[in-house]
Amino acid sequence: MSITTVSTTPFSGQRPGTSGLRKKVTVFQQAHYLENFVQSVFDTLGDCSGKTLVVGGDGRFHNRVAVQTILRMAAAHGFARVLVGQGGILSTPAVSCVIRKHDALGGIVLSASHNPGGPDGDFGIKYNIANGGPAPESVTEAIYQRTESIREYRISDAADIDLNRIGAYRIEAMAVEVIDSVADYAELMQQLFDFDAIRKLFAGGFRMCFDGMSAVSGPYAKAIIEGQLGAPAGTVINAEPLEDFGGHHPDPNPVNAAQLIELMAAENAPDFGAASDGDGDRNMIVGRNFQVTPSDSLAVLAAHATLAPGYRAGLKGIARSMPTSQAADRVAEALGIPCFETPTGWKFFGNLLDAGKATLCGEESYGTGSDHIREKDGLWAVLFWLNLLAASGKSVEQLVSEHWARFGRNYYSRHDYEGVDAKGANELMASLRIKLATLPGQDLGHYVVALADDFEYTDPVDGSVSKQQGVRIVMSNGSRIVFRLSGTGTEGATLRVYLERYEADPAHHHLPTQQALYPLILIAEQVAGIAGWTGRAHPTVIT
Ligand code: VG1
Ligand code: CO
Repeated sequence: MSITTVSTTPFSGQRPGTSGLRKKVTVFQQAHYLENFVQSVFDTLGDCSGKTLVVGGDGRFHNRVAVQTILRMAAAHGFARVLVGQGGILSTPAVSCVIRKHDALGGIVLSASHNPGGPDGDFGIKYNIANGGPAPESVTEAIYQRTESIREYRISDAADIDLNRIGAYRIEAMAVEVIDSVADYAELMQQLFDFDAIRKLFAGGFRMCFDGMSAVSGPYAKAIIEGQLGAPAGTVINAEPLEDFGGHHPDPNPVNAAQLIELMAAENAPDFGAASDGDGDRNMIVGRNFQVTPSDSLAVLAAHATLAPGYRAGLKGIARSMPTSQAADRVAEALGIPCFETPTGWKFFGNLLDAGKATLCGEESYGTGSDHIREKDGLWAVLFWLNLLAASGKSVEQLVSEHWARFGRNYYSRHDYEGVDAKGANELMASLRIKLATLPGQDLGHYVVALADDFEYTDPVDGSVSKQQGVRIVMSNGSRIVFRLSGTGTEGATLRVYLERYEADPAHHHLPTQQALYPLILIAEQVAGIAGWTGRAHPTVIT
């Protein structure tokens, strides 16, 4: 074994987006592409002697190749120890959990999350810091700057290690431990939720379906829901992580998890349905013929949090991304705790969680989490719901309907225009920004504009400022339209239009969502000229 220095030249465009660097697999397969990025991460970290690194991914195509490369480079950079999940597998929340539990310096997550996988699909890489959370913008920006000037990287020529076998290995002077992918995470879940109560629920005949979407959550859900909580075998479907996710989009929303939605609408539907995404950090919650929007899920969990042992002491605060509905704000107000509004992306929650300002966090994009780790956590949300169902004896629909009756309903939907021409999408946003000053006070039919701006966030902990985080048009009655461009795609641009309408009167709580939002949908087109700029008359995905 020896360490060599390889000369290289920079690749343009290695700037991490909302959640890491995501590109086509074929881009990552180019010689030196992954190595340049990893060396830039290591250079940004500086001296790593004596330090521990965690490495794992969602098992998508190219995962194993990338893990072996990163191990050889970590050895060359002088890490003392690397913890890697068996088979190279660790869900995103599991990486966060393992970093925290083992006092690691940080971790590398290999995933493009909900993006499709396989040789023609997407791949991604993300660095997480010592708190277990995604690196903040100051760090990702420093990594990016480094990629622009990189001239060489260092790597060991050691042979591949056997990722399939749990045990201790050595590369150069560095110890490698292949660890059980599930154990640390499962132990943490047991501390947070009432496993006895959930066991009793299943023993009483309660039926559930968890759709692993052939992605990373399957082994976690099987071990915990079937193994530890006693749900019958077959409760977890599509449980085996596949390199191409079975050709599906591992994105847990009603459009992509159609199999689960169909099952939950059937005559003899289970009591509870759930799904998770490629890397296990998203969740979708479904009752019998009843879909829960992620924004409502956050609000319901917050309102009932003290039913779960890990949250019995109450919540310090709630944080949500700006486009997420304001349902959680009403719960925070009732509880007398603060509610924070952050830009899109989990990295913005880290400081609030570290500072003890927030306990629960959520995003409209099927992401929910808490201060137990520093990533959003799909299975955690599902277990939280199971705990609420067991402790309250109510159904999903009952819990949500009662929530609306108490707090009012925030009708909510996101319209995505995927893979549109980037130039048109950028021009749409630019033309919206020009209009912002003229919008307040305008009468748009059903609504009068109260505020129109480009969301800017000042982190209350470190004072860092993030600009241009989404154009929002807020009406005088609190209804909103938000426009932003996705930062996770790999082709063209994706325009996201977020629509929200508040309805206090329970007599109006059971309209079809798109109908309830129709006047706002028309205003969005009228104000932004979506069809003109994108050439699309309709969104590609509505959630
Ligand atoms: C999307 C979601 C955002 C989420 C991000 C990463 O980002 O909107 O809420 O944090 O994906 O989630 P964007 O920039 O495409 O809107 V994951 O599960 O892909 O790591
Ligand atoms: Co994800």
